[in-house]
Amino acid sequence: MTNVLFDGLLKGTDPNTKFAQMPDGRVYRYQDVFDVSARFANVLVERGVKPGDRVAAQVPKSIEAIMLYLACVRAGAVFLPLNTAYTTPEVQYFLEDATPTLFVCDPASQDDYQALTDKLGIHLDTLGVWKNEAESAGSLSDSGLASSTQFETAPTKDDDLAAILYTSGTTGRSKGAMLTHDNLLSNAKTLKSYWQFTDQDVLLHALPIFHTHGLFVATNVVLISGASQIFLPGFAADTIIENLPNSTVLMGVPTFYTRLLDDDRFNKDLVEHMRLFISGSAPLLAETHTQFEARTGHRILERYGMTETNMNTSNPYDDERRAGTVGFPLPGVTIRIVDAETAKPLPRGEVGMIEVRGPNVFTGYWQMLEKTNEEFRDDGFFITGDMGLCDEHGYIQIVGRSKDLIISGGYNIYPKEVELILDEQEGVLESAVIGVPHADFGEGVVGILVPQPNAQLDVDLIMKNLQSQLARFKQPKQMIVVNELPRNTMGKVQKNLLRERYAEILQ
Ligand code: MCA
Ligand code: AMP
Repeated sequence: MTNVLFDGLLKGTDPNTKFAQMPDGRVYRYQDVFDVSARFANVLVERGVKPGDRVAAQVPKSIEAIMLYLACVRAGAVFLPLNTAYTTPEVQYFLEDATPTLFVCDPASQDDYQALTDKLGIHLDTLGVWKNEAESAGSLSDSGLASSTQFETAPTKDDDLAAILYTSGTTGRSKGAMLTHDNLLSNAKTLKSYWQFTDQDVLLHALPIFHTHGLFVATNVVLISGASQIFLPGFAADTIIENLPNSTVLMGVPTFYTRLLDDDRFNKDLVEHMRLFISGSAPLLAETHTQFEARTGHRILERYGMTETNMNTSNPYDDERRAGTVGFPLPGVTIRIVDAETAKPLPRGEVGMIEVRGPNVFTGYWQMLEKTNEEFRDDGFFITGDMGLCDEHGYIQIVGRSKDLIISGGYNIYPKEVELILDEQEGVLESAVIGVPHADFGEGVVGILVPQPNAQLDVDLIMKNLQSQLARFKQPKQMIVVNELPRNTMGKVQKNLLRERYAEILQ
């Protein structure tokens, strides 16, 4: 028996091929991928991790973090990556909910987590950025160095879990999307062929690796293609510009592209060697698409996905890439646009709920059966919460969301989570959190506060209090104090009116 995901991604790969080029000149080959993932898998087993156990990780971006993901896959464990911006209280929720056997954190955060993991009975290891053999990159790395490069990879079935990725929810409580070996493998295969990846490709990797985009779309597609990547710690226009001449593909959120367009050095000559620019995670403005083509001669390929579904649609590789659309359903994926209430399919051109079914779609939310049932139709379609239409040429357009969600620079923020914390602040009667246009991040978070009668709100203190409770990207960029919130006759806060009223506030 094979390990569906590991063997599916790596079987037959030439171990001598380059896997990653680091900014400091270090090179990882596919042989290192086999060796280091085996070493880490041995450590997982030593720590008592068994097939089906969760391994949570909040670690800085590094190739070793990718090896930890592959080690989990090889050990039959379930990888649970966490945003490095999450604060200790945010992480506590995930550890309590997912009950991992092992939590791996940044060596710099060990003191913040030791008492918590001791209390929860979770083993704690650390993993930092590996520099050289003389400097420790954390306890997992040290133990890995002392372990064998041989590991008997655990056999798995298509529907065994490979990962749980948490996505915030409209109730303020995050939900763990359970992704199987086949969910991830089938999507990697489809994307490789749809985007025509080969072992000649060099991906410029500047995304974080705790989300679907940087982890599964970018890394799995590189692995299954036997391609290589230039592996950057994050997005910085300077390093992107420096490395573009040696790359063939860039994957990014729209902010990557607007920031590059703001830089005069970004021009046709620089991207001569590039084959493809891909955008996703948030809407790409048609204006950015047009400017990009005028500047570089390339048309950005926009695609659409979700944590729960991996990638659903993509603009075509060879045919026309249409600005303002997310293209066609990927092979094997069925998309339908329905009336949100009745689930009746709508005619072409009409706006409705986007629903999706296919091998890419997750199996449900971790220990939330009711929530899972609410978000699936009886015939297996997943209700995305995105509103869209299918145009006369079959291209899908996303026109809005039925879920109360803000997407800022490609990160999702559910207003309810922020509102619950704002409502607890001294002197606050109630609050509303909205997303308004932001030139750099697409949308930016604004908090609107209503004080209790006769209370004087200390907005600076409230902002300070948020710092220890909420990741920085979720914190409002601006806070406004008002006497009351606009409500409809049902008593529901009219966020559309607030978004109109404050549309210019972050410009
Ligand atoms: C950083 N800040 C942000 C964001 N990023 N605030 C709001 N939204 C953000 N996205 C904060 C910083 O903490 C800082 O706060 C201030 O804003 C300015 O930060 P800056 O240095 O300019 O930001 P950066 O470090 O350059 O990061 C911007 C970024 C990054 C490169 C766009 O956010 C990023 O890599 N985003 C990609 C997210 C992603 O991969 N999403 C995929 C999700 P201060 O200065 O006050 O401390 S997966 C997904 O959505 C689905 C499946 C899909 O379809 O792909
Ligand atoms: P996440 O929960 O982080 O996986 O984010 C998924 C959401 O991002 C989707 O439900 C969409 O609302 C949004 N999204 C992803 N790609 C695109 C895109 N190309 N255009 C518009 N929205 C997108």
